[in-house]
Amino acid sequence: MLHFDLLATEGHARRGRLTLAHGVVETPVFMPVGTYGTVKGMTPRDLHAIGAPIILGNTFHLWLRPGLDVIGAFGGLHAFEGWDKPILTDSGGFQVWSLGEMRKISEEGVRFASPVNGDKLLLTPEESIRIQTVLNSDIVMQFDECTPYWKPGSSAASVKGLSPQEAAGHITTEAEARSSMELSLRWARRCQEAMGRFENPNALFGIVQGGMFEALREESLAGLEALDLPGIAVGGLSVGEPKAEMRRILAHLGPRLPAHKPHYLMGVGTPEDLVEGVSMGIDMFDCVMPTRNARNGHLFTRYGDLKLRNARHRSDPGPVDPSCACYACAGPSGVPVAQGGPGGFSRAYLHHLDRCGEMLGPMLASIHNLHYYQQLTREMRAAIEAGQFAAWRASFAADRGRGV
Ligand code: PRF
Ligand code: ZN
Repeated sequence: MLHFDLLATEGHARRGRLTLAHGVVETPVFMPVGTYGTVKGMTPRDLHAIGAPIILGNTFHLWLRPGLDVIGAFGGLHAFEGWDKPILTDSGGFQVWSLGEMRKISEEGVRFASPVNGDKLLLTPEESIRIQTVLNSDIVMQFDECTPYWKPGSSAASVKGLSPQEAAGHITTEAEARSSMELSLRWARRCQEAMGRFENPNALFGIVQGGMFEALREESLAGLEALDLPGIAVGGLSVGEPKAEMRRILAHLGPRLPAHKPHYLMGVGTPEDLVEGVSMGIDMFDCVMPTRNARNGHLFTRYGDLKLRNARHRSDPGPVDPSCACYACAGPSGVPVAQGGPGGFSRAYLHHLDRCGEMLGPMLASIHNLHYYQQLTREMRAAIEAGQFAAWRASFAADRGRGV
């Protein structure tokens, strides 16, 4: 089940409300990533405290470990992981694709060796839907092929130093992107059929592919619109292409997405990417960046990014961000230091935890980063509602450039 209400718009930016089996999601929304059935370092209580209304899970990883027999016995992923709000599961397409040379793609699906125990496995659109049915996620993603920007075997790193002409030979051609996009479209149809066969009552989202080619993106979208699925995602971006390329595709595609359905940009991105995405009509985002960067001591704040490992924080008694209401910055009161609150943990303490490899370091950093991402989407929702998104966007850019 899924219901989407469009509450307000400003330009292409949208303020919406998504009603799902396990609850209501106000959009634009950022969804923390919980690949293995946990958002790394965050208890569900922490996630509730930062205001996360929906989290991700991954078909591929949960299929391998602990396996469907275990999660099935709990009646699905919600009870297994102790999270009672909505869950979106990715289909495994992107995760299998990320295995690189270790996989073989055919019409049927993707054959690969399990990275856990080497078993030979086959993931198909039908199997992906069967798994997601057992997981009972509120939003089910179609099984797709993420068209690569760099051809397999030519990672962005390994082609560094090539001339533009040489590099061009390593970038996916239009013909290659077309056959990949058409395969994803055929897989979308098979996923839709499988949803019916497995009597899955949840919402299946299609995924627009087509690489860096506007015409292919349009064809992909038209093919998905014919299936009339409850939501549309944009895949195949943020896969190593220059930012300007992602912007070009989004600027073309965003305004063409069906107005009465939710628009999900997969695996994106930085705070700036979220703001830009919203300005082009995106409603939903997910990314490992706030949690992964937190574990590396990279903190996002309203006033720019901060590297905890920098020696200048060694004895700094102030919080990461005095304007932040998160538990790490403001402590249990939730009143930011800038508003007279007593404060939470100092930069000096977080710097110390990081240097000692203490678990609490990444936990507090993850709370802060995810809180910042939730705060960012809260502000965008309020701004669009008030018809102030353009002005808000200018102050966002100015604040982020200020420095911490
Ligand atoms: N497809 C799927 N999941 C994804 C992507 C995709 O293209 C991306 C691309 N940024 C992230 N996650 N199924
Ligand atoms: Zn904070």
